[in-house]
Amino acid sequence: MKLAILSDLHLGYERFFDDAYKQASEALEAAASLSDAIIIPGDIFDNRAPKPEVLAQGINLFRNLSGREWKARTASLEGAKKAYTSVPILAIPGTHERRSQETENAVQLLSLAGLLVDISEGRAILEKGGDRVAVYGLGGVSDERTREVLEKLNPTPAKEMFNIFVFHQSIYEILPFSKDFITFSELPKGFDLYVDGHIHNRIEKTVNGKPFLIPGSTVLTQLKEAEQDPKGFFIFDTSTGKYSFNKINTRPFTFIRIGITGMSIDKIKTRLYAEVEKAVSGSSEKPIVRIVLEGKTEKGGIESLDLQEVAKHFETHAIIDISKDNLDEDRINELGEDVRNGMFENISIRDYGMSIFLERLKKGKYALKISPSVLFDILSSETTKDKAVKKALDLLFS
Ligand SMILES: [Mn+2]
Repeated sequence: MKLAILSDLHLGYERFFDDAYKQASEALEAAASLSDAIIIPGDIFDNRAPKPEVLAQGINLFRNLSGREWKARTASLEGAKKAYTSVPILAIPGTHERRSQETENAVQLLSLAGLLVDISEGRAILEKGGDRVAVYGLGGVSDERTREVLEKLNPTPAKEMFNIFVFHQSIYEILPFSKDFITFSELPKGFDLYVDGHIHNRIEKTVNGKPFLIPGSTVLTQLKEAEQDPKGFFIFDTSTGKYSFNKINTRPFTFIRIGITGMSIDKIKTRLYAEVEKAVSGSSEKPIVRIVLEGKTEKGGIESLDLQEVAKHFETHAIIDISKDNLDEDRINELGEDVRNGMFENISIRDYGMSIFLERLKKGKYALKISPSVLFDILSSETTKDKAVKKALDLLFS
């Protein structure tokens, strides 16, 4: 059986709202035309409570797909959920859709509408002629609960067929930031293929002697360096165990680092314009250009560099994102030191972020009534910086 594996469509992602829909649509259409069944390991939607217009996008995409003539079908689903269609599109909710267990999430809604099959905490059997494939799904849970949930569910492979384990969690070997993240060796044994979502760039590994695949997202979100890799989906052939990666068209993305130590502001400016010019030229579609400035300038020098002006200059040709976050050399060195000392191993990224936040507040002599942890939650709850800052300011000064 030929399976298409694609992930993290993030419908409704505000910053690149149209891209999210367009690229999800292209990926799903191409995936459907090349496969007998589709597997989606989480984050179809960007938000746990998508707006009606975003739900409509999801419904439109999957209604188009479920109306196709499929060669395979979902023959059964054992577990916590019920299948309302035999269409061979299997999905789980990811971290972005996750809600408390008793409440329906957006992926479940698509499943209840019979547009796909939500296989979280269950095992679906795909059938094509006499060929059968078992797909076990573990819906996204918060990372500190992964071990407990795995132990409780104890996913096991079905006899005499190809077995796939589908989930949406961080893996320690890939993201070595928290001991809460499970390791490869903690994944359930006996499966022929492991499919994970959550991480937005493509990853191919071998686990328990079997392939472990993360297709990555279909839309740019984090603007990390690794996201320059092409986006797309896997086609996996269960009869040969071979697979290929199929690219989709995406908005071009260029990540540029500029070391500015010892440079004058004028020189930095010239260099910035030249780099962006280079990234923009030859691109038919408006590219996203992320520039990370690194190093140290004369004290206070960097403040006189107007980054808005650069973004404005290229407004019609590119989406510019310039980061000064890496400029505080002392802090970077400290962070590097912490990583070397294994500090990340014992606390979560959230707690680590919180400790940096508290430190900064203390330095700035923060004395307002709102508790720093409430403020931290507000600042990290929104998808865009502007919105988060506005929300925080409203709370602080209303
Ligand atoms: Mn995601």
